[in-house]
Amino acid sequence: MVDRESEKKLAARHAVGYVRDGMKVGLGSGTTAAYAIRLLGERIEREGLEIVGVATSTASSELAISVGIPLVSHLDEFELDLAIDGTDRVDRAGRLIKGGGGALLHERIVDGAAARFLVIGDASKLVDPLGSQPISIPVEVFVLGWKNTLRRLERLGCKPKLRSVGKIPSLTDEGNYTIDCGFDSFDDSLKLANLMRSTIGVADCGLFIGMATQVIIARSTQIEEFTVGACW
Ligand code: A5P
Repeated sequence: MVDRESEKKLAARHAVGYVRDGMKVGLGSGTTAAYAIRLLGERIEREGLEIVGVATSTASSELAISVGIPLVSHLDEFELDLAIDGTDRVDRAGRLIKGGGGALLHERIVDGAAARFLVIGDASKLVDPLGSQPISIPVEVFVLGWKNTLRRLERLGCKPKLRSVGKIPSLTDEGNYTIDCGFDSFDDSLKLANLMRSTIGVADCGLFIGMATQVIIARSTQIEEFTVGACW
C-alpha cells in the first residue's frame, strides 16, 4: 500500500537539505510543508543551523515558533533565498494548483519573494499536464459582493462552490472567502489564471504559473526532482 505520509516526509527532507546557514526561508502551508518546518526545527536544534523564516499562514507561523524557527514580521520587507511549499497538483512544467488548505494569497506573497521556490509533494500530486484530470481550483475572493464574484467565476466554465464548514463560510488569514471552482479539465492554465485573477471580486487564485523553480516529488522511497524552465 502507498504510504503518502512517508512520501511527503521524504520530499520535505530532501528540500530541507538545500537550506544553509544565513538563509531567509519561506515556510509553506499544509501537511507536506509542515514536515519541512519540523525538519528545519530539528536541524536548528541538532546542527545549530542559523536561519530566519517567513511563514505563509498563521498555522505555519505557530508551528515554526513551536519548533524554534525565528520569524521575520510580514510587515518588514523580505527577500527570501528559498521557499519550500506543498501543492495540490503540479505538472512537469512546474505549474501548480495551490490553496487546498486555504492559504493561497498569503502563499503567493511569500513564495513569490523567493529567489528559489521548491515545491514538494507525494506522488499523487504530479499530474501532467495540469488540467488533464478533474480538479477544484481554489479562488480567494473578497467577502464584499462574493455572490456576484461566484457568478462571474461560473462564466469561466466551472462549478463554483463557497468553501464552508457546515453553514459557516471559511475565512482565510486575510479575512476573505474561498470559492472552489470545479473543472472537469482545462487546457490553457496561464490564460485561466489571468482570467480568474482579473475577475472583479477576486483577491487571488490557486493557479501558480511560472513561480516554481524546482519540483521535488517522492514516489515510494525514490525522489524525482526537476528544475523548471520557462515553458508554461
Ligand atoms: C495551502 O493552502 C495549500 O496551498 C497547500 O500547500 C496545499 O494544499 C498542499 O497541502 P498538503 O501538503 O496538505 O497536501
